[in-house]
Amino acid sequence: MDKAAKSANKEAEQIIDWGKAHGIETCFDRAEKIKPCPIGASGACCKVCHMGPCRLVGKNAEEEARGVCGATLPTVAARNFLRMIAAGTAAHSDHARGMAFTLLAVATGQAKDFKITDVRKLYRVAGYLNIEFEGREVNAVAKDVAEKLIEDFGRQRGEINYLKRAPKKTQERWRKWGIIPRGIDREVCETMHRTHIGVDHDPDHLLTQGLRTALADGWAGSMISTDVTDILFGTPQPVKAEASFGIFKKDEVNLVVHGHEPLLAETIVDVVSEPEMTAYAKSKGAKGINLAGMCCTANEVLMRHGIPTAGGFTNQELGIMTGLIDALTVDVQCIMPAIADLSKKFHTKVITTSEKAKIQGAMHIEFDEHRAKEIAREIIKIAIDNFQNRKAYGEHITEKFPVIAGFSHEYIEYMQGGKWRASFRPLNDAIIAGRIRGVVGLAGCDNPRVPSTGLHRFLATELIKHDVLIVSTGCGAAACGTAGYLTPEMALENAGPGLREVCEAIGIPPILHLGACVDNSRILTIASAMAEEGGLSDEIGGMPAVGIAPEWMSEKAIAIGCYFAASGVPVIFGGESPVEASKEVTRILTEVWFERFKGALHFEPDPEKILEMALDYIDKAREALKLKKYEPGKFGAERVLMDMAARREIERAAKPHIGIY
Ligand code: NFS
Repeated sequence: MDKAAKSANKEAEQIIDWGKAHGIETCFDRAEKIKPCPIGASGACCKVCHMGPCRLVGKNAEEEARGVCGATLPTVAARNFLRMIAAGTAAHSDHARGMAFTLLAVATGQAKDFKITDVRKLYRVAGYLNIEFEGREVNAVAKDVAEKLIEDFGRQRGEINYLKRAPKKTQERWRKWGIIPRGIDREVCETMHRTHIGVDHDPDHLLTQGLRTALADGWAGSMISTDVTDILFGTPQPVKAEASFGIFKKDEVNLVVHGHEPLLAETIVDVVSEPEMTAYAKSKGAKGINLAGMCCTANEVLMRHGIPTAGGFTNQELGIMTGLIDALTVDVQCIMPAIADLSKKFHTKVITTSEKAKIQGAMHIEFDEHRAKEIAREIIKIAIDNFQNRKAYGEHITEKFPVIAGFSHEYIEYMQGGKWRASFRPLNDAIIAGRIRGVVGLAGCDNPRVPSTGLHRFLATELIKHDVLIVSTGCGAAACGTAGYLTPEMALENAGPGLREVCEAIGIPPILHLGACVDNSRILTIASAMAEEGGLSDEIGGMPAVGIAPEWMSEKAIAIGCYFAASGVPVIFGGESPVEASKEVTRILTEVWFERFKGALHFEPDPEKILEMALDYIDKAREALKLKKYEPGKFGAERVLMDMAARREIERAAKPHIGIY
C-alpha cells in the first residue's frame, strides 16, 4: 500500500489528480488542510454544557484533570463516546422506522407502488415474532408484522422482539449485565439524558448503557431494516454486476442513487426500464438510461438487481468529477454536503429527497411512499433532460471490475446444502478442521485520512491468504468490489489452500458481500446460526471470529462496533481512538467487556497490527474451543462438503424449479 497516496483505488487517484490540475477541491484536500483537534479526537474535550468547553489536558490528565463541574476525564471520554453510539443507533433505527412504516402502508393498501415481494421471508419474520401466518391473507400477516416491529421503537418497558434470535447463552450474559434494550427510542433518549451535565458520571455505568443502546441498533433497528427490505424487495442471492467509475456510460443518461434508504432507489429500478422512459431518453439523444449506485443505497440495489456501484463514501465527489453523472439522488446519511457546490462546476443535478435532509444549493424533490412511482419518474426525467447539458469537462474513467454480491444469510445457509439440506454444518466443519481458520467481518466506512480503501484492500488480501473467510458490508464491501476482489477467481489467486478448497467446492468468492451497513445484522444472524449448529462455541462469544472497521469515520460505525462487542465479537477499529485520553475507558472497552461478553472494542491505526490482532484473537478462540491448531495446508477430519454438482443432483431429483431457502 502506497502510504502517501490519497486513495488506494487507482481510478480514484486519477480523478483526484485531474481535480488538482483543474483547481477542484475534494475531501482529500480538506482532510489535508484540516488537522483533527487532538483534544477532541482523543475524547478529552467536554462541551455538554456552556461552562466549557473544558479541555481536560496536561500532564497526569487522567488523575488530575476536572471540568468546571468536576467531571473527570474518564467521565468525559465515556460521555462523548456514548453520544456517538446514540447518534449511530438513531440513524440506523430511523431508517428502519421508515421501512417498518412503509411495510404497514403496503399491508393496508396505502402504498400501492410497493408490494410484498418475498412472502417466505415475511413468514420467517412472522415466525420470529410469534405471529400466526398459516392460512392467513399475506397482507394481514404483513400488517401484524409491521405493527409488532414498530412496537420496538416506542416500547417503554420489556425487551426488544428479536432478543430471542440470539443464542441463549448470549442472552443470559445480556440479562446478567442489564443491557437488554427495552425500546430503541427509549435507549437513545436515556443515553442523551445520562450524558447531559450532572447526571451519570460513572464511566462503567455509562458505557454499560452505551452497550444497551448499541444492542438496540444491531438486534432491533438494523435487523428490522434488513428484514423489512427483504420482505418488500426480495432476499438477496448472488448476482453478477460491475463496480468502479467505468460503469458510467458516455452515450446514456447516468442516474445515480446515493444514500441509505432503498425505497426511492427500488422504485427507480422498477420504472426506469418502462418503454416511455427509454423513448424519452432517446428523444433527447441518449441511447438509454444507465442506473448506478453509490455508498449503501448502491449495496441495496446491487445485491437485489445487479445495479452497478461507483463505490463507497469517498467516491461520491469523484463520481461527479467524471462529468458523466446527469442526476444524483441523495437521502440520508454519509452524504457530503460538498457535492452540492461541486456539482455546480459540472452539469450534475444533485437532488435531495428526504424530508429530513436538505442541502443548500441542491434541488429538493421529496419522496413520498404513497406516490413513489410518480416521483421516481419525475426524477428520471430530470436526469434525461440534463443529458443534453453534459460537457466534455471531467475525468472519464473506463476501468470497471466484475463483482458477485448478494450473500444474504439465507443464501449462505442454502449454498451449504441446497434447499433440502441447508445448514451451517459445512462452514462449522471447515472451521473445526482448520480449512477455514476463522471468519472476519470487514465493514464500515472508507476514509480520506488514510489511503482511502487501502486498509480494506490490505486486510482483505492478507486475511484470505491466511485462510480467513471474509463477510463484508457497506463501504468495506464497496472497497473490495472496486478492487476486483469480489469474484471466485480471487480465491484461486489469493486465498490460502484451505479457504481456496472451500470456495472452489461451493463456487463462492472468499469475500462474501452481505449488503449495506444495516446488513451487519446479517452477520449477527449467521453467528447465531453457527452457535446453534454446534461444534464451535454455543454462544456468539468465543467463536473464531473478529470484526474489523479499518477506515471508520461515522458514528454509526461506533454503534456497530459496540453491538458486536456486546454480542461477543472482538472488534478492531482503525485510526486513533476516540477515547485515547482515558486509560480507564480504554480498559473498559477492551478488558472489562471481554471478561463480561467475550467481545471488545480496540482502536489500532497500524493495519499490520490489526491483522496480527485479528489472527491472534482467532487462534486463541480456536485454542479455547480445543479445535485443531491452524496450520496452512494441513487439515483435520471433517465431513465432506457438498459440492455444486452433488447439490444440483439432489435438487433435480426433488423438484424441477427451485428457489433459495
Ligand atoms: Ni456504514 Fe460508514 Fe456510510 Fe454506509 Fe459507507 S460510510 S458506517 S458503509 S455509506 S453507512
